[in-house]
Amino acid sequence: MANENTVALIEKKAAEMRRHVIEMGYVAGGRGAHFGPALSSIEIVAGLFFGVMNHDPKNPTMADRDRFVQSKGHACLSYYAALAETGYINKEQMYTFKGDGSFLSGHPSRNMKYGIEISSGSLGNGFAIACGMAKAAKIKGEQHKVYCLVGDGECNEGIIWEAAMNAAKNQLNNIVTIVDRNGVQLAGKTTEIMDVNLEAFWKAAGWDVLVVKSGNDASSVLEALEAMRDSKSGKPHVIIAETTKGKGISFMEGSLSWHARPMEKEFYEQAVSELEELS
Ligand SMILES: Cc1ncc(C[n+]2csc(CCOP(=O)(O)OP(=O)(O)O)c2C)c(N)n1
Repeated sequence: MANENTVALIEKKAAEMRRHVIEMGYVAGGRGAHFGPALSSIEIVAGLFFGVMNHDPKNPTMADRDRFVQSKGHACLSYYAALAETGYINKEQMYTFKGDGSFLSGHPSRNMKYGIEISSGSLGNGFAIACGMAKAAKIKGEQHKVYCLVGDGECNEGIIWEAAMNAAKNQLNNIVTIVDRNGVQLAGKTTEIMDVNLEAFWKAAGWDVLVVKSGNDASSVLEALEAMRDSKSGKPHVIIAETTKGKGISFMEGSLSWHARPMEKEFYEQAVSELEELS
């Protein structure tokens, strides 16, 4: 069972992070933002930053820190919201999202001063880099873990499977990948675009697979993350988390049109009032 206090903390931080996602996405104005992909991944990212990762916002380059790679880089708002809630960045910086000259661009751009480990956004690349980071840690005898967030649509990319097979061959038991299975990608439902059995694919690639049926439930997510972090199977680990795209905002849930778009004032006001009702 996951620790109650940690679950409560993750829930509290997840609520704050949803609010940050809406605020940042709104300030991006006509440039738009990926709301749905960020909101589905909130409990996963909060579970990592507030539940399982060894990290220190005051020392972003700490040698033995666990690494986080957001391979589904378009969902950067959940990452930036975590950086703001942990203190890697401040609220003023948060509100520069997508602004001219801001380091908080529409996809993560490596910036170790603020806890951004790698640049990502070209789907699949982040995952391959994460596998490389795990392999480097093995070679150097370092004990930290690498946590990598990928999308279910992203699992259509060939590079995912090349890297996954290589990670299994190299027995990279120091990587935990989380697939945010929200079922909707850029141009349709994941099952319509490429209907694959993800559990079977990851297993065939040689990974330890755990499916979480409620990937937006802090307790279930934390329990899974802890189990994979502590697993002694000797294999690389993947958690397939069933989530809801746009989770938390009624008109965004399961919606294709809220994958990415600008947010007009009336939608902003409705989103804020829905989040306030929940708090
Ligand atoms: C190599 C590559 N091809 C296409 C895109 C455009 N693209 C951005 S998001 C997206 C859909 C991703 O879907 P999924 O992995 O399911 O993530 P979700 O948005 O549902 O969180 C695509 C195709 C990209 N970023 N990189």
